[in-house]
Amino acid sequence: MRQPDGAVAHGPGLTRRDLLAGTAASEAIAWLGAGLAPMTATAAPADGEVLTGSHWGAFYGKVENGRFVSARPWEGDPAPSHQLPGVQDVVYSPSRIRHPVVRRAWLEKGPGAAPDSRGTNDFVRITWDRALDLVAGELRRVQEEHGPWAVYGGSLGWKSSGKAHDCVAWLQRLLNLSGGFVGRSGSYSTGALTVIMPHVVGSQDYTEQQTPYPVILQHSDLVVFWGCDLLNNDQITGGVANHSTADFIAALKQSGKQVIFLDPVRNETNRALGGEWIAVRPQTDVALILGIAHTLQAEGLHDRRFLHDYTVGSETFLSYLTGRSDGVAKTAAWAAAISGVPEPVIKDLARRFARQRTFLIGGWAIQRQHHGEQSLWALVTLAAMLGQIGLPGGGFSLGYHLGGNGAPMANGVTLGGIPVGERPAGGKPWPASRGVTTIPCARIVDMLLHPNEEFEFNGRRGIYPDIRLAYWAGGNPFGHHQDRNRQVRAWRKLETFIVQDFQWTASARMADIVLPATTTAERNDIDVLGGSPGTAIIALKQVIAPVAEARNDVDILRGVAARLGLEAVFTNGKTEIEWIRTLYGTAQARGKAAGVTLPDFDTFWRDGIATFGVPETSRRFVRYAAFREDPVLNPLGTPSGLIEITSATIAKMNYADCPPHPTWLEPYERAGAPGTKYPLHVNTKHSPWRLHSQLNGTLLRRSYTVQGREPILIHPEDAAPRGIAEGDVVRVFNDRGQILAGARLTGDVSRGVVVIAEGGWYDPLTPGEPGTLCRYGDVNVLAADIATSRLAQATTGQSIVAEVEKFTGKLPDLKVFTAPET
Ligand SMILES: Nc1nc2c(c(=O)[nH]1)N[C@H]1C(S)=C(S)[C@@H](COP(=O)(O)OP(=O)(O)OC[C@H]3O[C@@H](n4cnc5c(=O)[nH]c(N)nc54)[C@H](O)[C@@H]3O)O[C@H]1N2
Ligand SMILES: Nc1nc2c(c(=O)[nH]1)N[C@H]1C(S)=C(S)[C@@H](COP(=O)(O)OP(=O)(O)OC[C@H]3O[C@@H](n4cnc5c(=O)[nH]c(N)nc54)[C@H](O)[C@@H]3O)O[C@H]1N2
Ligand SMILES: [Mo]
Repeated sequence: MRQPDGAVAHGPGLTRRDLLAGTAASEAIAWLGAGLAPMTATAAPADGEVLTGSHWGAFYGKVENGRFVSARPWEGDPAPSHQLPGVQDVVYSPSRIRHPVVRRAWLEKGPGAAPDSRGTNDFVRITWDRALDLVAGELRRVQEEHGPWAVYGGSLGWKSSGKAHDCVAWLQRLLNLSGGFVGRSGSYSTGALTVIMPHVVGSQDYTEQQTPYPVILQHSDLVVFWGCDLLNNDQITGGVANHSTADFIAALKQSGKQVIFLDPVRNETNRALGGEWIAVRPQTDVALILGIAHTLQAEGLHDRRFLHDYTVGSETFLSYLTGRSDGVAKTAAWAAAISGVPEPVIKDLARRFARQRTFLIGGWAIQRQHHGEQSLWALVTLAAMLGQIGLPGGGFSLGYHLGGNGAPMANGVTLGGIPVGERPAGGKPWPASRGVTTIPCARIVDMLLHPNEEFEFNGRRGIYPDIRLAYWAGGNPFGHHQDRNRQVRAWRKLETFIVQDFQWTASARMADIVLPATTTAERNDIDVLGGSPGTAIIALKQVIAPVAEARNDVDILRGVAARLGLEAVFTNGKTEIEWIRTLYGTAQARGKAAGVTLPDFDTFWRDGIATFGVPETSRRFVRYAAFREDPVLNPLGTPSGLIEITSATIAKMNYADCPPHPTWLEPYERAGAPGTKYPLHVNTKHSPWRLHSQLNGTLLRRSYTVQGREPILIHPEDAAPRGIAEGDVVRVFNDRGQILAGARLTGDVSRGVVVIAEGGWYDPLTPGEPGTLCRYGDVNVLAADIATSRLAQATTGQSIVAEVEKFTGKLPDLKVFTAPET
């Protein structure tokens, strides 16, 4: 690792901006050395505008007197996100983490001390040197006393754009090199999808090019958004968003095509696009699909030929559908009673779907529910019965709303990532009795509560490891995980919880050691614009020097590595700009192989962006056309090579909660179902004002909160009998917990359904105490921590019932949007 030389070495005549603009700068920028001042902190930021990027899109960061004062959308963005101002505001937010701190009891009495004082905000400020000593010492202690199976490094989350400062990868690299860790598989996004789809169509499907917008616009007669809020959810992309769907939605509106939304909520896309809204009761899509399928079958509208040639197991499924196998015919009337969609409407849907070219666009909320595997499997089965899979404008897609895989794929190439390294060759062996090396991510609390116990996943059996230390960077587990009170209790099992973030999230407040990280604005980076491979590679240039004592994640971890004698192997001897160059180099090499020439690095870095063309062939692409053309030559990746409507593989697993073909199974709770205690369904759709919990700590809150609380959308006819008026603060509760929220009355939600977006910051009235009231409105206080099934073990954050009442007590002040005192 080179020594940081800082601006001083270049003399006062050169500004940092000058340095960054030229190649000389490339060599000059170095990582922050342990205990040394970083170059970025000592350089005087120049005033002006810098092109950089974020999950919300590319923008120019404007600098005045060394402060990042505003974000102006990049001129190439067709639909800049209204969330962009938050990207600037978050940098100076009152909830910014400014210094390293340690929980007092941990510092004074050691790891594991007074675990119920976690979350009480009793922190002591310490120096960086001390903080890095503590982290390194604790990592060494746990590795030596217990072993790598006691370290949880499955840290997961949306972090920030930028491949060089990928904090999750850097953390994994350090944890690997220092002995190893327990990781995670899957995601909260698509936990059920990624496990069920390979059984059904032989791949995850959504990650690849979908039948693109131009083909839909040309060939589809009817476009169905099935629990999909394209316009809202395309505000954000894993890399830097290019908002590719905006033009599609506009063109679809113009085209006058039939559009149907099947959703308990009239969502953002529905409101912008118009079209029909058919309100389906939450968690009943499988029943609705079966009712449509039954009508197709009863009226002879299903494509027998397609089922015969391209699928396996349709007979078994049809015998379930007609009730031959279980005595219950899944008729439209049967489906109407469950889904609330009237019988004639269900029959009409079947006929309309069959009569014309129909494209079914599924979102992911329908798989973030109990038995979420079934809804996607049923949707694919419905598309197969319609027989339009592989035809232009027909079939299904599950990849339209995030990652932009409905946009025609550019002639681009992907960027490499930071290598996560490996456990040392001579390290501790990992006996099977110590547990698995990865857990399905949403089972983290189960793992903490049930060490050394068995669990099942996708036909396999594993043992939960016995975790002592968890280290998080780039995610907010006390935002994204379900059943907050159970989680608070489970966390007491940890001896040490380390969090790196730039915001005082609930997770940071629950930590023993809190390390302040930089934002993208405070460092140089590189990423892809749009989905993958995306339409361009973009340079994310540093806008300002790090705020307060914040350090880049890689520099923090490098400091730990140095104390463990791993610095050289950790950094690979590369500086920031050298890593950026290396990542760009991987794209150049991949481009070369694919016949795409990228500009040399210095030209790219000077211009800030390297754009790819979109070839005509990807505008005309039809997903599954090759399979349809010749299923023998172009088989799917399933055991049969065909679409598996019944799966022999899943049958062998013998899971009652995931039968071998799409099946209606009652979820553990559902508003309106017999035996369910609470009357209202809580829909936790993703917020139009945030990316999960990100930007909750910013000025954006002013535009959506009600008396400072997270909004709850409620139907006027559900509000009136409860005496709730627009703007009232309400208490939302069930057996798992209670939160405050602010009432917004609207007919855009169905009766019996309320919406509280996921990602509101957890603000407990009595921190550390399970069951306490959340003052702000974190909906995951109410959610259950139950897996979709033993197949995918995925989150069910959309399966919630609760009751709402007007809050009449004294309104508690919010605590979570300012930093705790230290
Ligand atoms: N009930 C319910 N729960 C849900 C969902 C739902 O629909 N319903 N959705 C789920 C889904 S799909 C997802 S993907 C998850 C999302 O869960 P997360 O990805 O954990 O949510 P974020 O709020 O994006 O958390 C990212 C955190 O990383 C921090 N961060 C950003 N950049 C950096 C960086 O460079 N360095 C460091 N050290 N930190 C950084 C941010 O400040 C923020 O605290 O939530 C899930 N939870
Ligand atoms: N603005 C914004 N955009 C985002 C994110 C964000 O936090 N904010 N997060 C990003 C991430 S990580 C992900 S994974 C994706 C999430 O993408 P999705 O999981 O698809 O998004 P959600 O917003 O949870 O829900 C989409 C739609 O499903 C509907 N829905 C909910 N329950 C049901 C049901 O039972 N049946 C039917 N038919 N519909 C239902 C909701 O009302 C909503 O209109 O979005 C991404 N985009
Ligand atoms: Mo997600």
